[in-house]
Amino acid sequence: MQIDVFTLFPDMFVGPLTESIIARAQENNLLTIKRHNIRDFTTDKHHITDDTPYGGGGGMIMKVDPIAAALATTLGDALPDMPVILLSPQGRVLTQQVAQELARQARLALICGRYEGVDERVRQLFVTDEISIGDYVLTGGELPAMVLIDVLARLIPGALGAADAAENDSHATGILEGPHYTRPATFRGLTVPDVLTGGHHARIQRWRREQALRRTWQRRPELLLSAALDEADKWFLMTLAEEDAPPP
Ligand code: 4HQ
Repeated sequence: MQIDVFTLFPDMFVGPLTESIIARAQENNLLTIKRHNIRDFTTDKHHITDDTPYGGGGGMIMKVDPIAAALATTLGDALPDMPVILLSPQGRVLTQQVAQELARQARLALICGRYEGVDERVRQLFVTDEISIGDYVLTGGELPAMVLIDVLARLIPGALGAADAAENDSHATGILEGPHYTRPATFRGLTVPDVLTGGHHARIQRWRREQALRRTWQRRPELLLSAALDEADKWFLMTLAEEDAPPP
């Protein structure tokens, strides 16, 4: 997968994308991230990338022409038929399902806005999809772009390593994960549940599934409405509903 990022602050991307799994994905040529500074595509003496809004009011708007030049110069012939994603609170909210859909693409362009946002003609001319990482307001689209890249990177086949494959993720399965333990067996009087040290694989599997269902029922009961549940899951949830109600 190749991701072209258009931003006024390309340096923001260095730390998060040069460590751990995303670094390894790039080293192994599973992922290529190209950062482009929109300011490099200005043609005026002062390299201006924003201007005041028509109609008045506060704030600054990112100009369309530097963004248009950046996209045309960098993407060239690929531009008409590749996804161009604007990170914005007005976009569809990023979920694991949206991520799985975007992960099918071989190439993506991400546009990061600053200030009050981008001139509407950026949307009209170039943007094919608009993504929000959640209902809160950030200072720019850079952190959302990094969140999206992180989510996509671990869905690339081979990026994670077999042990923690993405199929079993919380949210890929539609329910939350239950508790996990590692050594020591006792810490400050708190012990590891006996079932996990008993060596009975089928019992461990069932226990983990039930713990995951219990946690989902307690914390995110609405997820159970669309989760893939078998008969054993439904019976277990019936017993749970009797012993403790979910929070309001
Ligand atoms: N912003 N999800 C405003 C966001 C945001 C979000 C990005 C702030 C764009 C202009 N982006 N700028 N939430 O809050 O994606």
